Amino acid sequence: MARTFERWGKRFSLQIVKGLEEEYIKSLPEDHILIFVDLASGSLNHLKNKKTEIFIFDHHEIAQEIPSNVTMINPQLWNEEQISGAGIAYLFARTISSRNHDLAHLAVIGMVGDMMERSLGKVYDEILREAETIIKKGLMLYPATRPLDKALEYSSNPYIPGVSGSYKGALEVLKDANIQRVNNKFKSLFELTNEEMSALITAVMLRCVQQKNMYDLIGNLYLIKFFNKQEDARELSALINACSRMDSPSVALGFCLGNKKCKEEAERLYISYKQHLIAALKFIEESEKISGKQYTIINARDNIKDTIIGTVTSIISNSSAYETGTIIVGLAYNQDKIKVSARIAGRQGRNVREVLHQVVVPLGGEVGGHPNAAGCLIERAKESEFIQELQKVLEVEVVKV
Ligand SMILES: [Mn+2]
Repeated sequence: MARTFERWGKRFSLQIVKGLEEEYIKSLPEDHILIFVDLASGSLNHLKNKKTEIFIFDHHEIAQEIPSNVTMINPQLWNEEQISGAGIAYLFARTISSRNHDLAHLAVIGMVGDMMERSLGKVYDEILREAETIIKKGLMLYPATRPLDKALEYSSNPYIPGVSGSYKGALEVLKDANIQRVNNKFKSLFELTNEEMSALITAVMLRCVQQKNMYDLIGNLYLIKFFNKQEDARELSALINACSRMDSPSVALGFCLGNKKCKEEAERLYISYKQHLIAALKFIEESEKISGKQYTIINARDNIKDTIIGTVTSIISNSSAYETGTIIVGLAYNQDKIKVSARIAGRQGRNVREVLHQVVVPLGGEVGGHPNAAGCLIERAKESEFIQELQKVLEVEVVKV
């Protein structure tokens, strides 16, 4: 969007926000056009009071009636193919000028970032073509451009027991798959023959039979050109995500716009983010938890960043450490608030959004998310009250019909 307005010769200012709270919407100017990208479809009741024209480019659920000052560009209205926020932004850019076709790779990064690749339709077929994407079916390990011994050793998503974090384990998988070094170097995932790919998938799957997301291990790999190099779109998406999680979304923006300084800074932040994740997982392993029948509450307080707690609860909900159906709730401080993230192990069982909703609404808060992954923000003053109420709701036996 920024590049599009710049090329179009429009003056604009830009902010990247974690969410749209009522107070923030109130603070926005009314003497300019307001444009929201990848959010705001759930805030229409607050936006209708703004005395200015508003455009929303989004793909999230439209929660209220669209007010007359709002123009909504959202695939939910035409209800065909799911498209990520980056995809919608690209479709707009392409409409404004054919010169913006060179931004298609950003739409591909958004597509893998939002995990849309299981439900692609003709819009994405076109975007993938315009980005000159190279697609290959295989193991969902990234980066697909890195020598396999290293890619396997450093894999965290997917987590491969006995391999992730172990160079010896990585070499064993490669040996099982009969993949050898060529000129003293292992091939990257992208360079494998179909036969080698199948053998590697089998070897990895055998180590993941206990994992709850075993079938997520296979999918498409997407290679796009970025900074004049073929890169794994999933890796770029992870790097952009890491910048925001490390409180530097502007670095991610500069990176997307092709700024070399931002690229260096983004790579540094990405390494630091991965270290934070590992430290957070270690903290959870060693810390005391509140556990009951089919639930675990982890109160990380200041020990895990609020921007990371959601990712960490997701990772452990996919691990074999928790029985399918276990509800995992993570809490992390965010100044005077607490960020709460709830997940369900194995993605089967109670609706965690409903569970959080029951607890949070009486305390004054709003829950966002899905039945198997939800979150909210509560006042820090309500910490113990929240945990008590949460335990009460979690202790209630769910009668299966
Ligand atoms: Mn989105």
